[in-house]
Amino acid sequence: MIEETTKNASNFVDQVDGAFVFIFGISLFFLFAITIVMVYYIIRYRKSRNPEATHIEGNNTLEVVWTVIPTILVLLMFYYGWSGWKMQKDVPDDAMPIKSIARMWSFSFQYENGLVTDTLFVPIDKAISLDLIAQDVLHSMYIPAFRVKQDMVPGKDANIWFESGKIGEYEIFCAEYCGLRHSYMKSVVKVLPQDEFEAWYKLNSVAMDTGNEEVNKRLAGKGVLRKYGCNACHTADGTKLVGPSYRNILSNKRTVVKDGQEYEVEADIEYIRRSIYDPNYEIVKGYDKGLMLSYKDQVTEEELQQLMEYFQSLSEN
Ligand code: HEC
Ligand SMILES: [Cu+2]
Repeated sequence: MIEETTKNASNFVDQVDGAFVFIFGISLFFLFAITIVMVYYIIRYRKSRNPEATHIEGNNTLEVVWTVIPTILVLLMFYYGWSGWKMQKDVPDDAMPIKSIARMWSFSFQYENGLVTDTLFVPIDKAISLDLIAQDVLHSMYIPAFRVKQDMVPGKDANIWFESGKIGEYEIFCAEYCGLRHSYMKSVVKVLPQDEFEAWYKLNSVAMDTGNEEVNKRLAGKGVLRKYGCNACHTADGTKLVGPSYRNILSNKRTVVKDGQEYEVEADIEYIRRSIYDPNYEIVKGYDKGLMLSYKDQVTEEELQQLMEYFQSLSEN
């Protein structure tokens, strides 16, 4: 793996850093050049040394010089910026597509075989195309180590790609303020060796086999919550976040509000299904409407059963 250490976290690092250093260098040069000349003139032409101001009529050579040089510099900055941007927009045809979904307040990643995860796993030295989908409000996919960042606008498909040359773990952030728990909206991209990635990909499912049917289901239920990012708003330990905790969810009656009417409901499978498929039908008292979106086309009936099993285990003691 020695040769890998000389390679970059992504194929854009050189380009973006190059453009940055170029622009920063020029800015730094002029900051000093202008400041030094300015201070010199203040001292050299102060009133005691130069009591009478000189009237200057203009200088064509100077005008041309300070128009042409900055124009060239600015065009060079544009060229570096633009060529790097173009490289990021030209997704290679053989890139591996991964659907990247942002919602309040989590990312999830869906692979071609249907596998969904909350962490992005990618193989090294392979072009990866992230197809970006925002489900509710504006988000922005930002992977600083890869030098990629792209706004995610609901209803507007976008795309970024990268090819990582360095095994490791890199942070993913949401870079567009998207509400209450925006700052918690982060994830990780794990770059794996090709064979490790293949093995992980084939494994294909969050299901772990413990040999005990009931425990399997509970673990699966937990996996469902992770897969859909439910834990951005809910906890299992009784802490209130944006939504109620799952703790004792099945053993307590709860007060809900519908059209201004309050009433009590039993949290049975019907209620849980409705809470997930049609969250705004009735609202748990004390919580806000419109925050939880429907998961109707996402959470399957089987996953719902797994959730029930897991909720059961949280309501037993
Ligand atoms: C953006 C925040 C958010 C996300 C993400 C979210 N929920 Fe909710 N959830 C809420 C809020 C707010 C409420 C309370 C208001 C209501 O009743 O709709 C709620 C209510 C619920 C309830 C009823 C709770 C009770 O005690 O009666 C269940 C069950 C539930 N959510 C399950 C889920 C599941 C499962 C997921 C993931 C598939 C999920 N939620 C994702 C915000 C969220
Ligand atoms: Cu966000």
